[in-house]
Amino acid sequence: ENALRAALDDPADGGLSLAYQPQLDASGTELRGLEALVRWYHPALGAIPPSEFIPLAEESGFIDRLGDWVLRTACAQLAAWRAGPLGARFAALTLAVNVSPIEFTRPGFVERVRAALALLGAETGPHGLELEVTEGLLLQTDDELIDTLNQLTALGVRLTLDDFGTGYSSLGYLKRLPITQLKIDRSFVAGVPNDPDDAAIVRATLSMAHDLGLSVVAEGVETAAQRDFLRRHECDAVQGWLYARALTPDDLLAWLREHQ
Ligand code: G
Ligand code: G
Ligand code: MN
Ligand code: NA
Repeated sequence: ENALRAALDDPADGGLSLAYQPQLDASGTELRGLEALVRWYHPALGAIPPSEFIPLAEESGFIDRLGDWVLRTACAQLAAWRAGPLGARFAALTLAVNVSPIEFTRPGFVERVRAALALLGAETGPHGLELEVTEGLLLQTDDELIDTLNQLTALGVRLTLDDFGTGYSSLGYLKRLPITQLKIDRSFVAGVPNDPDDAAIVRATLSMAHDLGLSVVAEGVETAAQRDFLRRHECDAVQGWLYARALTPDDLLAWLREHQ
């Protein structure tokens, strides 16, 4: 906790960085967007996975500082890419940033998003910013949260429900909240096409989402058989090691030069 607090005082020196994982269109050929994923390599403790330090930051009350750093860094990076030599390739890309449910309820969250959008040179759409939220958010649904989500939507920010199907909430929120996209959890993607239960869940998710006017991203795509199944069932976008891992900014540029 102390090490993380110290890292936030000087993120680059403290070993915090962001990796960017490509998201491709349904055909798996066109780059459509990037998901920013935080990394922490502590000088003495080594690599610490986000599954360890995100909960720590949530419990210790500085998740909004960490989240704000992630959001600003990702937006500044995309702005730099858009202004750089391959700028045209980045112009229409979406940028997905994970946000902890706790951040949404902190005072000033919408203002912090607005400030991050200013780094992208656009305070309303189409800037491409998407926020990925988990079903944990929906356990605290009240008028204030809905108001926050509507304010974000008014800024042109799109909301994706991450890890879909792994949480505890009811489907009613899909009707009540301004969510525009679902992300099928990789635990379901892992089983297709052979596990009949996983295949049924993925097909049903795609069908329901499309009937509700939502788009769908599948994560954790590792095999051609998974890719073919998702394509056959009209999944809108794919992400996974079959295409690319989460990459450092330099490696992402190299990947783009090689693949696109
Ligand atoms: O690929 P990876 O091991 O980075 O991701 C592990 C988990 O950590 C995922 O569930 C992902 O959503 C979460 N995560 C990664 N980066 C961030 C971040 O910047 N903020 C939050 N809140 N969660 C993140
Ligand atoms: O929960 P969230 O979806 O935000 O987290 C993304 C996580 O999934 C990151 O930890 C990322 O490194 C990991 N990931 C991305 N692609 C793949 C994949 O194809 N297979 C597996 N097993 N993990 C992946
Ligand atoms: Mn995510
Ligand atoms: Na996920």
